[in-house]
Amino acid sequence: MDSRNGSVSETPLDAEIGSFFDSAPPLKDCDGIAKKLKDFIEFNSPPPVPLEQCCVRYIDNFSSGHRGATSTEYFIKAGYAVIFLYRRGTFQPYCRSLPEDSLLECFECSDDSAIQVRQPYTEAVKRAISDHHAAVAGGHLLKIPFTTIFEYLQILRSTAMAMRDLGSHAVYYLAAAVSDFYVPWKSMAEHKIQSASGPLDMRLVQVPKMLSALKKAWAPMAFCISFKLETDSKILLEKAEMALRKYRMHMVVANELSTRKEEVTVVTGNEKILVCCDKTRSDSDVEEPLIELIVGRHSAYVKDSDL
Ligand code: PAZ
Repeated sequence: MDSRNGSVSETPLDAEIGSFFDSAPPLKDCDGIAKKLKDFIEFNSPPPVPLEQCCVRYIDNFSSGHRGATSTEYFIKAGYAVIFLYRRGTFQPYCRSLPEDSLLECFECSDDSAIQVRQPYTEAVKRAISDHHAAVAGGHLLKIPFTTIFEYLQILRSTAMAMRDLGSHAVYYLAAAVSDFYVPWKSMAEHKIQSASGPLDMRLVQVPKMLSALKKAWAPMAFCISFKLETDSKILLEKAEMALRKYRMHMVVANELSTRKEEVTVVTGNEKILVCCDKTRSDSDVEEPLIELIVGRHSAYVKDSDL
C-alpha cells in the first residue's frame, strides 16, 4: 500500500507479471472461453472449486499428430499394413469425427445406468470403432506409443531393423516433428528444476540427423518420405530441396504451418507437385490426394527395383 495516497503500489513482481501478459499473443477465442467458464461456474456454484495447475517442463516441436493419423487411414485403405508410431496424447487413426477435446462428450448414462452414445455422435462412434477394430484385428495396424525423443528414435531404429527384409516394399512416412535439440540423458537434472535458483542456463545438444542413418544403414532400399515444416514461405521449398538432396529422400513434403491442412508441396528430384484438399467439400483433407500420389510413386519404385 502506498502510504501517501492509499493506493496499492506496483511491485517488481506485478510489473513482471504485467509485462508477461502484455507481451503474450492474444488468446484465441478469448470470449468463447470466458463464456464457457462463466456458464460452467454458474452451473456448479456454490461451492467454489479451487483450480490448481501442475506442470512439468519440456521442450517441444509443434505437432498434433493429425497428419500421421489421417495418412494412416488412407495407407490402410490403399492396402498397406501400417506401424503407427505416435506420441502419447496425439491424434489417433479413425478418431477424426469424434470431439477433439473430450471423448466423454460422446456418452451418457441412461436411467438404468447403461452407458450409451449420445445421438449426435452415434454414427461417428460406430464408424470409428468398426474401422479401428477392422484395421487392428485384421492385422493392418500396429500402434506403438512413445513419449520422449529417446524412445521415438529407438523404436524407429528397431522398426527399421524388423522391416529390413521388405527392401523396396517398405515405406517410411516421417511426418513427425522431431526436435533438433535435446538434453543428453547423462547431463539431465534428476529432479524437477527449481525456479528459485534463478534464470535457467541449459546447454542443448543437436540431435544427430537420423534420416541419414535410416537411409544409409537401417533401410537403404526403402521408399523414404520426410517432411519439412516452415512458417516463412520464402524459404520452405529451398529447405525441402536441401533435405531431399542431403538425406537422399525419395520425396520431401513441404508445408507451411498455417496452411498445412489445406495444401502441401511434394518435392522430388525433378518436380514440385502442389497437392490440395478439395475446398468445395467440407470433409475433404489434403492427406487423401497426398497418399494417392505417394502410393502411385511407391508402386513405380517397387517395379523399377524388381527389374
Ligand atoms: O501433426 P500435425 O498434423 O499438426 O502437423 C503436421 C506436421 C506439420 C508436423 C508435418 O506435416 C511436418 O511437417 N512434419 C515435419 C516438421 C519438421 O520440419 O520438423
